[in-house]
Amino acid sequence: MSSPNANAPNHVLHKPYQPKQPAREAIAQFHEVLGQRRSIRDFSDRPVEQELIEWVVKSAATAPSGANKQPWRFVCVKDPMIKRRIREAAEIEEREFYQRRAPDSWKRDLAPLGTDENKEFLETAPWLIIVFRMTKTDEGSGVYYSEESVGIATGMLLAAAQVAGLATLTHTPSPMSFLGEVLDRPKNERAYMLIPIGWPMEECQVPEAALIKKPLEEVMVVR
Ligand code: IYR
Repeated sequence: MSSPNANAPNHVLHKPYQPKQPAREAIAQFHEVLGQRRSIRDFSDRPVEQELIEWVVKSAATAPSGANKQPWRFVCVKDPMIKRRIREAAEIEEREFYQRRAPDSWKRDLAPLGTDENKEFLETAPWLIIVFRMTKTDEGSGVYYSEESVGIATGMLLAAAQVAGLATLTHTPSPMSFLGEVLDRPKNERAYMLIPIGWPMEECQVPEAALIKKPLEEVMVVR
């Protein structure tokens, strides 16, 4: 059967990716890699070469997006002065959160993670990738499903880092508008996620509770 899009204007032949192993082995291997990803808060100060960060961003930027508008920008910070300014501003918001804004129920939910307002990782991680969502293109035209598109790209960024053995954290200081100011971003970019990335510290500990993922039966419905 020929593709319904065969000979449609502006179409080219797709060459599907073919895994070297049978599909079942290929996906089981990918699951093995993703299944070992953890949110890491203790980073080694060992540097990460820029080339690796470029690969991670290039991988994220392969994500699908509404009308292929690619409404994302990945600001990669290695400058210690800028990292310090980000830490200082984030800790101001986080102090507010932990001391006043967070309802008790939220704080109870966070207790097993052992988090607090101290965000040392914002300086120790060799890189901070700040994902910005564009509300308009740089030329001022519309974007579509930008929340979904940037969410997908961010997930792919985390997966790409994991493939390289790099540790990440999805950090969401709230509100995060300070990031646009510190990083001098234009009006059409909204801070979406702050991702410290680097090698995990040796003997780094992670919360036991976070290891437990819901079983397949609970997350999958077949009809
Ligand atoms: N942004 C705060 C609080 C926090 C919120 C959630 I939801 C988490 O999963 C973890 C932390 C912080 O980063 O400490």
